[in-house]
Amino acid sequence: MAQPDLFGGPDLPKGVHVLRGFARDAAGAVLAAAEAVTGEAPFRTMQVPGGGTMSVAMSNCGRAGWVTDASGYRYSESDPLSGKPWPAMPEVIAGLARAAAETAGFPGFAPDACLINRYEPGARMGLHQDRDEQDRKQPIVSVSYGLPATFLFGGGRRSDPRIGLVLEHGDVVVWGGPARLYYHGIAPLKDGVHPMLGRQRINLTLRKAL
Ligand code: MD6
Ligand code: FE
Repeated sequence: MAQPDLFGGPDLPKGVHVLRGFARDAAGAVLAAAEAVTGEAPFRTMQVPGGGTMSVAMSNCGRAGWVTDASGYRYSESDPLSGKPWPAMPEVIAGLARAAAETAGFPGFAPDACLINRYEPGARMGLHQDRDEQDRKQPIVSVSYGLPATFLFGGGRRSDPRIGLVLEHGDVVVWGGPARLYYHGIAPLKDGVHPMLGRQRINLTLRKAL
């Protein structure tokens, strides 16, 4: 893995914007809203088509939720656990994502899907592309809280070199344009205790999916 250089930090691919601390002040309100969502649609670990189980526990809010099971990855308008629609996207979450997108140069972001990821120590997300969305002109907004995690990103091919970037509590990544289909993942979460969230990392990933 290439290392960030000593002076300017890593060279981000064009289209990737890291807004350090952008969501820090909103943490209390956003995490309370996320907790209300997971009270209704609890965190669960999902099956991947190959037969394994993801180490990251997930839930969703908004019109569409990202799901995976033995038959594949897709967006679903209902929670497979309950058969009911996903909880509505709280305005505090949608508003934060719109503001982050606008700051990064993507005005008018209108997310209809918010995936909520919970990482405990050791949980990871393998290298993947985000390609289940119909509208790839809109960016992705990703909000990180709790324990720091190393975000790995590469290029348009799985074998392209990757750089690692540590995402901390309150950091937001806005990802669009030419980088929209780049491979990326999360390295296994290192153990630690975060003052607000304890031994976990919570990530919210917002997209226009439908
Ligand atoms: C995560 N994020 O941060 C997983 N995808 O836990 C993603 O897979 C991701 O952060 C596309 C754009 C930004 C992301
Ligand atoms: Fe992704």
